Amino acid sequence: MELFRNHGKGSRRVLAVAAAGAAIALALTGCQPATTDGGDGGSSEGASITFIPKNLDNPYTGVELKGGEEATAELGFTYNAVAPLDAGADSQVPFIQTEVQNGTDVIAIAANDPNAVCAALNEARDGGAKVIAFDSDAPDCRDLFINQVDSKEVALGQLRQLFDQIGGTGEIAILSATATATNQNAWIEAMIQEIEDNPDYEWDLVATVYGDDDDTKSFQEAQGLLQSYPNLKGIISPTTVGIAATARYLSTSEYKGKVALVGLGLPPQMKEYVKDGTVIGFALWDPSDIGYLTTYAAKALLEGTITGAEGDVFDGGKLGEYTVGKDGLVVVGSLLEFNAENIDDYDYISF
Ligand code: RAM
Repeated sequence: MELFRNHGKGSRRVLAVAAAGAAIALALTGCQPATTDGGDGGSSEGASITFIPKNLDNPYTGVELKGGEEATAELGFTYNAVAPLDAGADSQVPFIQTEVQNGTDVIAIAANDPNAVCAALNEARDGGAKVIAFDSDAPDCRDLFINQVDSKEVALGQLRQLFDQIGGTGEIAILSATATATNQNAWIEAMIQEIEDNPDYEWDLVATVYGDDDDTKSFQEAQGLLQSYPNLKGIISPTTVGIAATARYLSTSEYKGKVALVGLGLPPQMKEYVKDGTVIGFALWDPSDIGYLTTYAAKALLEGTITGAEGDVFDGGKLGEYTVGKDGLVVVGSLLEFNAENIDDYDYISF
């Protein structure tokens, strides 16, 4: 499947800062800006949307973008997706800058580091573009955040799955994505808070390590955890890359079936580890819904039917109607839990 193709720039906005250059671009392409009044109360016809996920080398990204492509086709938008190879803190910045130069109407981003991307995103907004964060927030420089599932629900679901498997005592560790990822950090913060508050959870959280959403690094971090903490009872990996790499390590190690592994995984990637008994249960959502809803939210922002204020309501296409919550937050759905009984039902969450 070809995920990252550039479908060209069908529509452009004239940026105040580069009016002359943009005018030449418009003349060359013969295109008109999709929104002639800066996006408020305008039309979304032929709008351009570019998705900038965390990194290319991640099957999760492919599923998210499938939904984005589906919705852009429904709405007649021009779709584009670009991303760095790695999920490093500032690796997305040049990609955002290119979109600013291109006058893209909507930038949808899963932020690798909210601090690193903000200046470039704000430049895009100053030029009239709409910015939507999806998957991983950049709270100070976007119009909306399309969050897969309420962050606390994600955190508590993983803890409950761990508790069901190992009870409430013993050494546990977290194997995360990057140290700067807003989504993983929000989940980890909520998990740590819950461990403190919930008397059932008497675990000793001995380490939090980062595989950077890189398969090899995640595998090595999993191996390192077991070497450093031979009494570990459980690992929580709130990243699809991390949990798949950790499962692969455990599956051929002496720890298979002895160390519990929970977290957030893609069913097609995790299936073999559920079937061979390495993993009992894990969780996620359908990532394609995030890309899909992001695109419908983009339409509403461009047309000015919403501004990102609390209480704004917009049409989410096949997903139904959505209301914007506090701080521009939109929650797509609920946590799905997978185990040996139901994993075959989720083949559709494929990449
Ligand atoms: C990884 C990425 C992504 C996250 C999922 C659960 O693929 O870090 O941002 O939402 O895991």
